[in-house]
Amino acid sequence: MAKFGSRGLPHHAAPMAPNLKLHIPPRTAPLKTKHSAVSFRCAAADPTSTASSSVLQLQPDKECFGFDDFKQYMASKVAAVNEALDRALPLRHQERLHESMRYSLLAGGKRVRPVLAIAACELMGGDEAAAAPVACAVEMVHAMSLVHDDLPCMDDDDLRRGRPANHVAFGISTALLAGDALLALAFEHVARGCAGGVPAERALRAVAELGNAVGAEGLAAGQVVDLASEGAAVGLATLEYIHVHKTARLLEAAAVCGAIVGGGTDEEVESIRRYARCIGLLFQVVDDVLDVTRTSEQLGKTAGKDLAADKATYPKLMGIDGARAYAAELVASAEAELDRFDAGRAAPLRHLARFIAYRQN
Ligand code: GRG
Repeated sequence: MAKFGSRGLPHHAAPMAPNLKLHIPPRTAPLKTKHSAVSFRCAAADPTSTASSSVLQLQPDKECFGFDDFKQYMASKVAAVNEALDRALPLRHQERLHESMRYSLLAGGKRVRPVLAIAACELMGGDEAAAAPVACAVEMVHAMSLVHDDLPCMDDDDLRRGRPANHVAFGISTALLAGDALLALAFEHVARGCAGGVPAERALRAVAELGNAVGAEGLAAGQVVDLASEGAAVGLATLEYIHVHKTARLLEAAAVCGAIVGGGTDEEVESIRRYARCIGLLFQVVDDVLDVTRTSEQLGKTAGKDLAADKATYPKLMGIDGARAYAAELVASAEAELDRFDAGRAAPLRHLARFIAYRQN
């Protein structure tokens, strides 16, 4: 298992062929929040102790561009992403495999990761077209991870986005292969999609970033530790390791890939990485709170599953109020990373952080 850093982060150094001159800075920078989750030891409380459905009890403010503008921004980006994904994966031979892939890729979802990639690219001066290949690719990886996560050998869940999980609809073998094919398509899509539009050096860096996020130092590592932790007494350090890898890492890669193809400097890309790590972890803290405060119908997936399985969650280890305070801290830390950028251009990312904090499903 990877050595844990001070906050459960691995001591990371991306292995790389010596003649490949890509600059991929090590991901050793810790999350900077006033309290770390690890040192933030609230007494465990009843995670169901509040009926409120909003994780943070704040109202989105009107600064930069207003919340209505953000809703419009989000809606137009989500529409563009949905069209691009549909084009990227037409129904063709082998039909059943493609149906299964399309079933999970085009089944709705909030599209947070691709919008994050587009917003980060635009912040650096790039446009939506430059961001499109990496935006689609991160959603393909995300869809793959959901298909695999729902399998009986993993989280064993029958419901996803309000519909039968992929393996329920198509069978376990097809679901497994559809996930594998989505993962392969993600990398093919970046390579093909960037050709001609994005400098090759940026595309290569994005591929390396995405590969690192998915593999043995990313999602797969988080999942393996999560599975190994079943039935064990899990503390905050391990919980954070799991979520930094399983959840936050892909959101981080989405924003970082967007910033890279948009032409950000190394310092700018690293600011965006720190921003995205905070919102990635925030995403999971919110997910844990919603799991105990919303119904399966409201979530479109099985609610209360973690509680029923006696799994470690932020509400369980910190109490609901502790988890909410940590969420608020993560939003603030994420937003602080945006202060170096032009306020108007950074507004979508600022609002995305709040969107994640206030989401209801
Ligand atoms: C096969 C290389 C390889 C890795 C897969 C299965 C697995 C390893 C990892 C599981 C990763 C996982 C499913 C993490 C949960 C992340 C999460 C909070 C998902 C929910 O994301 P939303 O709310 O979903 O954005 P929508 O439906 O809106 O897209």
